[in-house]
Amino acid sequence: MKRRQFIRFGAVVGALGLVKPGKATNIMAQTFEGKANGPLVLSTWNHGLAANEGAWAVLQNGGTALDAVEKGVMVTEADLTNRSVGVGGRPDREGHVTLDACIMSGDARCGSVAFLEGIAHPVSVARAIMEKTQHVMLVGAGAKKFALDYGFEQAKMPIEEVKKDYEQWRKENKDLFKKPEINHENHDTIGMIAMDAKGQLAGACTTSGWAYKMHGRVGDSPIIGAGLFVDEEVGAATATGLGEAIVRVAGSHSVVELMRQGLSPEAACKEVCMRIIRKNKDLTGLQCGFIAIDKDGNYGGYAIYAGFNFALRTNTETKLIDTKFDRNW
Ligand code: SD4
Repeated sequence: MKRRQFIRFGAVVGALGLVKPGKATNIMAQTFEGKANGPLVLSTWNHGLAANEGAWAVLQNGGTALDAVEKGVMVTEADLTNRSVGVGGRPDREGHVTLDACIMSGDARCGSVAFLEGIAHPVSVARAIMEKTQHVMLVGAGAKKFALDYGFEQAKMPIEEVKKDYEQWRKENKDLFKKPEINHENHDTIGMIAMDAKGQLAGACTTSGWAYKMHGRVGDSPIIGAGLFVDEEVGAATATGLGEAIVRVAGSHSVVELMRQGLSPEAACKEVCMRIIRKNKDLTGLQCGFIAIDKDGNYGGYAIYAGFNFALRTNTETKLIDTKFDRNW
């Protein structure tokens, strides 16, 4: 996220009295492992603060983690100032905003949608796929038809401001086949994981993906096991960053499996980041970040590069936490 955008977001959040802008996000990493007693919600990046409030409205009334994560990330999907999620997202190289999302509960039920156009809340489509079909994943035109059949809200994308940016980008980038530039300021997917009062776990992840990606490209976010994984026997994890690198190590599933072997959430997230580092010779701009909770309420996160943060909400706390990282930009 650009500093400018962050400040704007910070002002909004600050005005809502949720957090002191700038305070939790200096570049000095903190050791952040914590434990919550009772329900908790964790989500990626500072837009997670507002999303967590959406989730918390469900959890504090005794709602389920599954309802909470859906309602939570819907806040971000509806935020027109967010350029990486939902209606305000940036398009691919051909001007199409294509959305990816998934949702999963601790009992291994999951739903996912990818390469979806023109629907305001892809996470809810993912949930309907989980609950109303025998499938896990629908993509593209089939997913759109499903969403329309079920009456999901449509939305026009890209929005005007984003369209202007795209037209400018097209002027400056005539060769649509050139290797897309990795833009570390454009990795603002929301991944959310939560535990409810009964100890049930769930997660959701939603994104418009890598800005100006190739038409048809799908990242990690809707891939169960890559962008999100939840197992009530162990815990939950979600990812943000360069999707291709996350898919290659089955990122979120790996985090959960490492927790199963006894690693703490932060240590598990770190090990998967180190695995990505070991497997990629060129780490230029290759940011990936993970957050995780275990079934006892311990939580943590880790990123390859400095600058990743996550939002935490518990009965007693609302805060933005900078994760530890392996390297500076
Ligand atoms: C993707 N992982 O499509 C997503 C992008 C992202 O924050 O995380 N943005 O590769």
